[in-house]
Amino acid sequence: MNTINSFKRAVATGFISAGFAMGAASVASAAPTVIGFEEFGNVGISGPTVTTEYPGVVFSSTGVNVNIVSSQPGIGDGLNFLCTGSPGINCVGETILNFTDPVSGLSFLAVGSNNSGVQALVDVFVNGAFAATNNIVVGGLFNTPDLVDLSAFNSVTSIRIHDITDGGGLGWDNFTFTTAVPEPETYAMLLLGLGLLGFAAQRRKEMPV
Ligand SMILES: [Ca+2]
Ligand SMILES: [Ca+2]
Repeated sequence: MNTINSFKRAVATGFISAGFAMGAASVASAAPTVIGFEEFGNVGISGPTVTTEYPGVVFSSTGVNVNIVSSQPGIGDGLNFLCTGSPGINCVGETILNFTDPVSGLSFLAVGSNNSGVQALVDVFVNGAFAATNNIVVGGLFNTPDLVDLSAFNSVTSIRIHDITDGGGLGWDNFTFTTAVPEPETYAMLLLGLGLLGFAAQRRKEMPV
């Protein structure tokens, strides 16, 4: 192979690599969604229920329980957090999140803990199938939220928080996640990379060795 052909191949390989790298970067750079319930404003101790108010996720519960926004400054992050129960806020009902598209980087806050240690459980479902049950460990400081970090899981399609034993129940705040679906420009860059790959292969076939 002569020097010019080697140079052309190097340039083509560079473009292909750049195409794939930019595609990958678009996936990784998607801004996380943070649901902190502050948009509801001051709704009092027992406010409205949350179901489909936030794009990309549906909140539900089981039996007669509903997810209620509660305004109690100093307990969660900001004014509002989520508490599940019915008819009032006992904060011991199950909280279920179903994501429209699989998510990664998932975390949330457990708020209003009165006891320390494992005070609730969370089931994690990946690509629609049960993956694991994680302990929700809290510190027992009522005004200090505890982070529940599920970022080790990718392609999470739903979570179910249950078996809350903490005194007075637990609330939830700052559900944070990134939707792991490539954006249209990502597909364009990947296609460009594939196209260049085909072009380079064709050129190699035509070139004398
Ligand atoms: Ca909040
Ligand atoms: Ca509590």
